Amino acid sequence: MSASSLDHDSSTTHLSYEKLTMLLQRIFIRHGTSESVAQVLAENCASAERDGAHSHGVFRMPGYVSTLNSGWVNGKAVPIVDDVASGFVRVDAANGFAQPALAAARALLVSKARSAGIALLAIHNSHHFAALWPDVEPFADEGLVALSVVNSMTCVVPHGADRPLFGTNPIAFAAPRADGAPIVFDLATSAIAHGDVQIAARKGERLPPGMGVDSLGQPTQDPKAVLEGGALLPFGGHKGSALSMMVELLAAALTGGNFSFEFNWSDHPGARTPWTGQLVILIDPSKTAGQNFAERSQELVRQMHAAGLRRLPGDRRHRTRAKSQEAGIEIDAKDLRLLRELAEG
Ligand code: NDP
Ligand code: PYC
Repeated sequence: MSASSLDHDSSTTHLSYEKLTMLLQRIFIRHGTSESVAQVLAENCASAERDGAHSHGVFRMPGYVSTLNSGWVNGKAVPIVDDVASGFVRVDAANGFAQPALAAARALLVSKARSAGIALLAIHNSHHFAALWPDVEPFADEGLVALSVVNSMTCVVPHGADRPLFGTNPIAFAAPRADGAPIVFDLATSAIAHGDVQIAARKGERLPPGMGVDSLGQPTQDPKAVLEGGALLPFGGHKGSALSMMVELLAAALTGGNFSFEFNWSDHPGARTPWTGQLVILIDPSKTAGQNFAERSQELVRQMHAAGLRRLPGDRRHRTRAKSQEAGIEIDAKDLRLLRELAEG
């Protein structure tokens, strides 16, 4: 099968990673980004689709387009990188996207982590509308441990509170291991990502219990009730709520970015991207206590498997990635038509 052919008897099509990336790049450029920003965002979004991270794959493209068209974000922003201290890099994303800001600071950050053993990247004045694992996984591929947090937009009720305040505030972690892909997890601190609520609403599906409340603060499994005046709950009650609070502190207060409740996009109809901040902590494990870290993390995985564990975080993504690499990235034919319209219209 050609990697870009439409499957005639089904409603899905398969595209190679390269073809999908090129199509997404055209969309970004068509709607006002620079070529370099388009490349970073297109690769990020295509990677998410390739790995089956659907809540942040091509589903996000209309949101990117409406945000760019609204003038809320600067698609041509040039990040300003500030070498603050031996283990500290700060980036003003200049009201642009967070990933190009990370790309601009990456080499400096890695060299600081390798010489000091640890380095911090604080990004502010930035928009993050994507999955977080693509920001950390490549560091672990290079033998580094990485942790990142980003805050989003008010839609989560802190545990024990009456109204939404926090964002969905994900935490992503990546660590190398000796035998296999790095250990990576990436999770929203809300009971469910906002993107998955939108997908459930679109498909007419109900949410599992305990995810959200309606506009009156009553528990609901109706995604539309959550989206239209309702809110989400943190995962794990007070524990997830504490982690979400930590993300607000690290991604916003520490970086100089906005808290999830601090920006007002009402003057920009169509704006979808949270204007917040992001923190990345990078550790060089070769500087730690003598033993080989990658061997130690492999031993942990070995013991987890011996204890009966069948699925590590990241296993599903890697399985989907392998399938996509073999057969092309499966995309709904309707979604592909929409992407082509966005690239042309
Ligand atoms: P999930 O709950 O789907 O998954 C969270 C993590 O747990 C993943 O690493 C996943 O691995 C792993 N996992 C899931 N189920 C199992 C299982 N049964 N056993 C072992 N591991 C498991 O993610 P969320 O819905 O919380 O988040 C989805 C995405 O949304 C994330 O990429 C996040 O970054 C993004 N997001 C982005 C925001 C932003 O502001 N930019 C805001 C909020 C969320 P695997 O991937 O292999 O399934
Ligand atoms: O899915 O919660 C989410 C989200 C917020 C911003 C980008 N994704």
